[in-house]
Amino acid sequence: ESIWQQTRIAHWQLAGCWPAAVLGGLAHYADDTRHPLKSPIDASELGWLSQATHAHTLHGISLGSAAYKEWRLIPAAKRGQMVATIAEKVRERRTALAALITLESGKIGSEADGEVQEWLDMCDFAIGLSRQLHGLTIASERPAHLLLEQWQPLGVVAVITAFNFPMAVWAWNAMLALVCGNAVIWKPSEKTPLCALAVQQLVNEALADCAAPPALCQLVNGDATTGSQLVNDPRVALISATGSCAMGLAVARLAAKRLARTLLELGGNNAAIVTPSADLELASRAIVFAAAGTCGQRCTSLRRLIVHQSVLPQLLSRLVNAYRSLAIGDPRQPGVLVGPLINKDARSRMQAALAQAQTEGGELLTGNEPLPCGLPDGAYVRPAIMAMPAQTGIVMQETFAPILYVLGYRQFDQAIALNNAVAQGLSSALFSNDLHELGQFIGPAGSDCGLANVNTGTSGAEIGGAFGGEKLTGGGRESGSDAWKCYMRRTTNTLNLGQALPLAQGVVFGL
Ligand code: UN1
Repeated sequence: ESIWQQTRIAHWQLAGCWPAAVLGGLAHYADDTRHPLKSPIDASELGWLSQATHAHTLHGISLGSAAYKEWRLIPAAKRGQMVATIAEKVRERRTALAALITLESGKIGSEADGEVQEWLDMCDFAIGLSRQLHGLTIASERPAHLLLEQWQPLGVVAVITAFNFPMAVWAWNAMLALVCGNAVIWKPSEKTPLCALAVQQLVNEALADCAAPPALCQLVNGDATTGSQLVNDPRVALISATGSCAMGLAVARLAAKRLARTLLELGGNNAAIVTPSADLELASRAIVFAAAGTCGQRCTSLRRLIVHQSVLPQLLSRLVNAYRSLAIGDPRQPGVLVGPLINKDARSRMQAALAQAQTEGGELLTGNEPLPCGLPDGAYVRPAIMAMPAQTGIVMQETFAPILYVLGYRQFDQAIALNNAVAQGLSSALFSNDLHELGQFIGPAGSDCGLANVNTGTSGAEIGGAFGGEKLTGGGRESGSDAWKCYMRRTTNTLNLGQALPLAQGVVFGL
């Protein structure tokens, strides 16, 4: 049997044997419904899944709170060793995990393997971090006093993720949350629950091997109602949510009612600026990967291209040629670069956006033509390039599909203004060999996005940097740098090591 058949059967069984073997801490969490699961590759049925009920989720949060109370007392370096055990199991099963990502999300093999690599990278990062959760000592203004700043575990962390990175985005959150001493409850996308089940199975094994509390990491398969329940529950200390701006706004509104902590990583409407000094060969390769790769379904996907008028014709002819040669099809086939959209609704939204762009004066340069026959029954599309007369209404929106809107510019300031004119602020890129442009782009008057890249595309960030963006993207930062601080609470301790009681600011309070 091929790895594909094995994966399909294994995960059908995994879904079929729901819930006892899979859910660990959530052993009885299933309603009576059976939600059919379909692969975006060929619409074939992969199995069925039940969803957690309100009572199940409530119980899961109780178990998570109890697990956190134990786990927070385990030294951080030992918590890191548990993450190392997770990493070992990921390495053993990386081929099957990647195959499952492809089967359920439709991304090509190399990108699916890259996603598993991203999880492993996060493990390495978190393991190292487990010995570096550094606080500070601060000089006190008073004699014989010392100020300490410490980082403490936070509590139960709810992680809400999207279909397009069905493992890595959970890993960004969970690997950090665990070394920081927290418990995790995960609500994955309804579109990719099998990936979540496989992850949970693997993590359950690691928790058991390390004699860690079994409910430290839990999974609740549910919909927006389950998500709201997690946000509303006062025992959930942090809600980390990745997905659309609309979802993030709903989470933020609910969380505000109890001033709950959130970490939001939402939509992007990412642009690249190409200036006259750019290496057009390098720029085109980067643009095609960023705009058409993952079928345009990354939050970092390139959606707007802002090109100096003097290089616009050359760049467009390169891009149109490259787009015409893109191999589109079954993502399991070698050589295929663009798999399907997640479902037919996504394809309808792409077609509606293209139609609207045309009514707003857009000219379709490539894409949207009929696809070669022989494709399986998934939502396959030809990535599109649409020349726009201006940044019209449709260009200001994020359509989660491979549409690249192209705009011309004359002055560099104008290009930066166009980059910054949208509501989202996730990723951006500049293609230029001019130092002044570069300095402006990455400086205070440059790109207003969380990610501002130079001579590389908007997508495909490494885990070592802080990942996230501004404005409607939500402001959160995940994965590398000091994002771990979001998963801990800071305590400032004033220690009086003397025998007198001097008051701060020289206050005298004579008794
Ligand atoms: C996402 O699409 O939500 O930078 C995350 C990238 C990936 C992560 C994307 N490392 O494209």
